[in-house]
Amino acid sequence: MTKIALITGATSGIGEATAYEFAKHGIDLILCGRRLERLQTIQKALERLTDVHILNFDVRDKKATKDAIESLPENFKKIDILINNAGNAHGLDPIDCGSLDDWDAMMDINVKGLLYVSKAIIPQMTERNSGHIINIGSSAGKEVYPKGNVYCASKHAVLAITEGMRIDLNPYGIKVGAINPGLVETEFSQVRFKGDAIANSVYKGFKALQAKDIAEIIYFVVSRPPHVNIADLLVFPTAQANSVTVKKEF
Ligand code: NDP
Ligand code: 8X3
Repeated sequence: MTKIALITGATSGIGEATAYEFAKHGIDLILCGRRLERLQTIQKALERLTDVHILNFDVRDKKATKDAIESLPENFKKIDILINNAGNAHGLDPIDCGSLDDWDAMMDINVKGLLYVSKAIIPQMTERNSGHIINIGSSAGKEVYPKGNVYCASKHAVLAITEGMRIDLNPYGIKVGAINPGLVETEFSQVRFKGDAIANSVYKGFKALQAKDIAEIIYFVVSRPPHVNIADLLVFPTAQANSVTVKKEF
């Protein structure tokens, strides 16, 4: 039977690439994000491969999140796979200089937004005793790097929530896991540095991971047999050894 996946943050980067990868394999899609035009463009591109429904909401808004998921038409209501991917870093500042608005954004989107989306979807998974939740964490969820403070905290929280979900949803046979990438060349740094030119230098001098690399791994994870749950994956580009050790060649 055709599976249905809901992907948050599907308008760019890892989420968009995952939508393309899943569509290629015939998984029906619910694509979420704030930029409606992008959702419509991706929907148009993928509809020839699979059924696609779009949901336009901000994961920071708990009512909008709940309403959007409740609004799903009957043929999209049964969500088999949830990819909690929406998120970003905002700023890269020492803790004494960080902006409260940046901190709010990271905690509200990366942590609370992930919880709001999960809260709206988990009951139908527990009711059916099946489902698969993948949270996109980060290498920043496994180690803290200079000036990463709150972003790293938000991704450490994603890992703690993932482990908690796996324990609490274990009686229902629901798979829960995290995929934790290192440096992936997406719009991530444009958002982190608010469009500043410094964003263009982040992926220079080495071959960073591409969104498609992570999308292929996500598809591998969701396509394992029912008794196999990949609980936690750390993925670096070959040039990266940890958050601060990157072999660059200019
Ligand atoms: P992008 O900036 O390309 O994508 C981020 C996605 O999140 C967009 O689709 C954006 O959609 C969505 N999003 C952001 N804020 C909100 C919001 N408030 N409500 C709803 N959707 C939102 O970055 P990536 O693809 O790189 O990031 C995806 C995930 O991967 C994030 O969780 C990030 O932390 C994680 N990650 C990224 C790494 C990297 O190096 N790039 C490495 C490790 C982890 P829209 O703006 O349309 O709402
Ligand atoms: C994104 C990777 O190293 O920029 O989570 O924090 S990093």
